[in-house]
Amino acid sequence: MKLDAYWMPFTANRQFKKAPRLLARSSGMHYWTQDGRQILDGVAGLWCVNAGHARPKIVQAIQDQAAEMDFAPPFQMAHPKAFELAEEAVKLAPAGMTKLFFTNSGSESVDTALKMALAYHRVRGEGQRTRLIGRERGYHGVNFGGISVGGIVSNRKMFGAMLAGVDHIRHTHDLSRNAFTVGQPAHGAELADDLERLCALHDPSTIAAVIVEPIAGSAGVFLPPKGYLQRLREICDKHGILLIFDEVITGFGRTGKPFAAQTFGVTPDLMTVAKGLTNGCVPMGGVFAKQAIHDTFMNGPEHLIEFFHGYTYSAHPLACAAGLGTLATYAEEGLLTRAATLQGYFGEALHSLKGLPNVIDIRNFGLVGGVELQPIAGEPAKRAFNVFLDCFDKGVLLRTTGDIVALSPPLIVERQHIDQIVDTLRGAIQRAA
Ligand code: PXG
Ligand code: PLP
Repeated sequence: MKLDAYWMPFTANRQFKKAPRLLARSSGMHYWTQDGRQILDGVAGLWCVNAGHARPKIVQAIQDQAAEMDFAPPFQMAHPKAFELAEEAVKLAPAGMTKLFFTNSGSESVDTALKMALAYHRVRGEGQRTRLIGRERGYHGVNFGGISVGGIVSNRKMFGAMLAGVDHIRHTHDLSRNAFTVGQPAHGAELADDLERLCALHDPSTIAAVIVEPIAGSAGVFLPPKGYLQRLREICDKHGILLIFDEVITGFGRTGKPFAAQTFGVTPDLMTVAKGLTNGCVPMGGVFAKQAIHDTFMNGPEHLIEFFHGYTYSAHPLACAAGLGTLATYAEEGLLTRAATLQGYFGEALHSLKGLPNVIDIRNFGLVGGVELQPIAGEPAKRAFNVFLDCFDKGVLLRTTGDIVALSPPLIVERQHIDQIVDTLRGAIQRAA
């Protein structure tokens, strides 16, 4: 097979093409490589296949939809499954988040939410609120809005000035105080007060929205210190700033409830999702909005478009069918609360890696885990990447970012899978010493 033409995303292309890792088939907790090796999926594909692979209801729904109707224009037209999926999804959302706008990815969801926030303020006569606030080490996808509020340097530095008027609060990663904490760290709620610093600098009347991941996933699994999200909510309320939770990873059961907003008891104004919405089977994302935000747009003449935004593939019929099959599977199998049941076992298994060479932190919440390794001097990211390659060789798929190994198994994971993942990781960390 020729590997030349495909320019791979977020990949070391030349290295990959010298020793390709090709997946050919998937079912349940497993992938099979092109040469027939079984690989245990420790990361739900890429944090998205929450119900596991090749689930019958989802497969059937996609096949039936492809035969029945391929595409329906989403602007000034619609199809029934778009409404059905939105109705089912808002039933899972935090109380009051009653509206859902469809996109095709997490990145599109983020840019949609940022635009919604700006337009919302403008519609209600506060058009001077143009600033958007993100957080250092945040990941909000790769579009211009998302990298502007995002805080991962390598995702930003090549791409010019990005959006104007964006600022960032400090990140919450603090190994000196919180290393090896089981669950939410005790220290750091006061880091939310950094938002007050930006309010003092810019004046709150210029700030439209703050966006954070309840648990930062992509940059390396950073958990919210106890009380931190509550404090952010209070400061936003005090100053009339919208709070956006980016739940692209934390949504759909990863933390033990449908959404991290519910797990942590803090309701945002807008909430971005993707990934688990369709179990990763067909690309789809969405933005949940509070009723009052939606209603603010619903004035003016009824024949006019209220929000000049949307994608050709918003609410694509195949994605809606996949989403309905996915939510039905989650409900039938109780998957959206399964992480709460398993997090004790998962956390203990992970923390058993403490004391291994170069392990400088272990973090866990729900079915999310992070193991941070001491970088090889002068060669950042290499040790963790070697661990990743070794695990793949031994039949377990994980994910790394910098020198952090991330784990997020499908929510159907069983104890023996957790044991296999952690034992394989243990061996790989020892060999990488
Ligand atoms: N927001 C968050 C919080 C995400 O985790 C996105 C937005 C963007 O979604 P799309 O569908 O446009 O990729 C994400 C995506 C990793 C990794 O290595 C994580 C993501 C994407 C790529 C890699 O952890 N999350
Ligand atoms: N570029 C051009 C020339 C287009 O016509 C369109 C959509 O009609 C787009 C970009 C946006 O594509 P999408 O709606 O799939 O995001």
